[in-house]
Amino acid sequence: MSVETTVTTESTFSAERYFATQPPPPSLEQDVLHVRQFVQRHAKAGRKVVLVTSGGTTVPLELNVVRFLDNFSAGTRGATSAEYFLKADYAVIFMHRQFSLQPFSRHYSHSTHPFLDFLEIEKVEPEQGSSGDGASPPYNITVTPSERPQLLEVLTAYKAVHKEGTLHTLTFVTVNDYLWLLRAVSHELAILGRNALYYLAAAVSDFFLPRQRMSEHKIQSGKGSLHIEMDEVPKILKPLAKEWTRGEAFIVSFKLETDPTLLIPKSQVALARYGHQVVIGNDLHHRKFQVVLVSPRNKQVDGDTAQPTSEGDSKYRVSWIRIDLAKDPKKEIEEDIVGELVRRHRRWIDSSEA
Ligand code: PAZ
Repeated sequence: MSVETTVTTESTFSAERYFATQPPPPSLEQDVLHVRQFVQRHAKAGRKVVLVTSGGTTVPLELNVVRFLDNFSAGTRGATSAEYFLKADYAVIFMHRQFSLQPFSRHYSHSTHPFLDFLEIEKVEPEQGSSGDGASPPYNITVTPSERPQLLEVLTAYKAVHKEGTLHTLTFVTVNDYLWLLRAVSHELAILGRNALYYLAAAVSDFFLPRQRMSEHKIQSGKGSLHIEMDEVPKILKPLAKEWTRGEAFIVSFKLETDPTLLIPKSQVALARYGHQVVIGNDLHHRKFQVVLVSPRNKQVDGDTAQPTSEGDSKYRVSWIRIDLAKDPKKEIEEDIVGELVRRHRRWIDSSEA
């Protein structure tokens, strides 16, 4: 079957029209209830809360979904960053694509570092004189010695987070699930005012097929090319920044490009259009070791350290974060990204108190 996909941008949904016409996911109410309890507990404890979104969204083509559009994101950025936010004493709502990488377990992904490969089976010889239970001899399962230091570190952090209850996980699959969840979670986070941070690293589809135009059953082949007309997903950053969070939360979005020359200008356009605090530009092939933070100049948040740069418009502050993986292969760029955002978020909170 040859597939030709036509994308037109004539039909744009406002956020309002989107939510009035596209149905919420069935688990929304239950999900919101759990988020509310989590946020209230941490608000009471005076802890900052970050919403980390992670992984790609799907766009189903049928109501009884057999086929869907997807994207490349594995959720590495989100899962890794969530760990660094936890280390910085944030409570984390980790809203991720089902089956994408998650904090802690990401170190043992089945494709890159399968857990079973470093477990060893040791047969335990029965003590002399003991008759055992007569069944098979007992075994101990141990961890390969070279893997123990890392496992100990990951497991210790994981157990501490569980004990303190600082990680709450939510899942989405479709772009529709994502939009409904984001709006609902933002309403819950509003009680935190400036103590809320949004770290929107999910790769969200720009286009979707409204439910009203989806085929009920599997699209049939045999009639030649397939033409699908998609609508633009509403730009929800604007209502998020202006209405849902009332301009108080510190909002960081990501911009992915494949042409690196577009990173800074497109990040500036996004800031001017949506009015939030930071856009992190990353290009597909360099995203693991180089990103650029673009933000409107704001002396209270930037401090005196923000020197004007020659890049971009003077209204914006542009700062690159780079790491050298040849020198330090274990370094994760998310450590530096999160470190910088935690400092800026602190100043954002302090600037309102001042
Ligand atoms: O999930 P991952 O680590 O493979 O990729 C991360 C990323 C490139 C999806 C993220 O850094 C990003 O840019 N998210 C926003 C993408 C966008 O909608 O422009």
